[in-house]
Amino acid sequence: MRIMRAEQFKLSREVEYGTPEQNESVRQTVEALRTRGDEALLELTERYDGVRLSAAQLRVGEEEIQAAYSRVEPDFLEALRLAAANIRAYHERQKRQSWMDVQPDGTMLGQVIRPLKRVGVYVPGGKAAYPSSVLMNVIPAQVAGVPEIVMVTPPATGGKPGIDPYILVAAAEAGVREMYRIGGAQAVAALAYGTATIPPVDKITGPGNIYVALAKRAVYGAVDIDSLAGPSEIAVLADETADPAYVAADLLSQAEHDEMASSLLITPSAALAEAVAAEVERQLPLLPRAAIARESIDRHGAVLLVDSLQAGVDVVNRLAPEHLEIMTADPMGLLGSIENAGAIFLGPYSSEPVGDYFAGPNHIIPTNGTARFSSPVNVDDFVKKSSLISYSREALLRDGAHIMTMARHEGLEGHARAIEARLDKEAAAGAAG
Ligand code: HSO
Ligand code: ZN
Repeated sequence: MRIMRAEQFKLSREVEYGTPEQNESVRQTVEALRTRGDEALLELTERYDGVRLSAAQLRVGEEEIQAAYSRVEPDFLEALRLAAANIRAYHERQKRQSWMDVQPDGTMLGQVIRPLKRVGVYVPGGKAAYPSSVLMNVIPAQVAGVPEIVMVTPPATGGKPGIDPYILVAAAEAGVREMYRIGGAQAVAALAYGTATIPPVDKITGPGNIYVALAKRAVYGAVDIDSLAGPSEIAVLADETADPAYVAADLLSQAEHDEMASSLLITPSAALAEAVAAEVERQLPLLPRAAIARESIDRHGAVLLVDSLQAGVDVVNRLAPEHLEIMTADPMGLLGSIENAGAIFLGPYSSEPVGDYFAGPNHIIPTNGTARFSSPVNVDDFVKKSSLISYSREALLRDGAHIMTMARHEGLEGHARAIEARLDKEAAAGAAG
């Protein structure tokens, strides 16, 4: 793993917008679904997933879900249930109340919070089909009170027909009752516009390949979507008190996700830099996914040397990493100066996988510097807010003239007269009474 001065490292990365061919293919798919519904969905499922289904076979049946339960190990189910309970408890704390505020003049202002009615969660097939991500997408929606949560996932996993039983069990445990065996851009378009078999949703969340990402962008506006996630990132800010073996293991834990993943150590300690680089070389070949981790570390990994921990904090704030681990003598002491980081892990026992699977916070976190302005998936992503205005007579008589002034300034006489009609009538009533 290379060691360099932080100033020499390029902090930002390119975003993927797909090739013109990929964009055109997605455009055609979305159009086909919009105009031909189920018929197009079944055709495209055969073309891209190699499975010929009837419309009646799209939905995953209760027996198949029960069969999946018999195929997963009891220790997996136990861990999944404990993780789900922690994730639920954490997201419960994010819930916000509707509010109404009655003022002395009798005016009432407020905000009503309501869950979205129907949400579609996309779960990819193949190497990135994580049961943990099913929990992280579904539970916040459930806690928000979304009554209809549907999951879609391709009908074959890694070339083999059938859906991964672990995914089915994770969805069922999280409380999903409606699941469809569809994937790719056609699944996204089906959720957005609906078909005879699949009612349309209000929002689509969940990761997927480039076609899924492009399809989500294409249907945005007709429905809401979550943000488009990039490859995983970890930045570790550490001083000489950190254990090099822990730091290296944590860097590798994200490097193994993806050749594009980025793992960085930021430290003022030259001794730690050398020790971690050596540990990475020792541990990396021992991983089953060594090839992926190797490419990720070589292309996107680095140890960045800084003059002080404060200088390290500045680098972190410019990076705005998805995950930040702080392994210093006093992690809490640095917390106040961290402005941009999606999830912050403090101290030697808060290894990133603790958050990936179990602690409770969401593991779907802004990547690629977007933690500057966005947040991990949370309950607010699954609600909408309505404003409430109930003005009193007294308040309108008091404020009417100001409202008319602003309306006339904007050249909107109709707005002014809507107010004036009330003021005139009240004035007449006042004069008569
Ligand atoms: N670290 C990933 C989430 C994940 N890890 C799922 C394991 N499974 C998010 O960047
Ligand atoms: Zn992970």
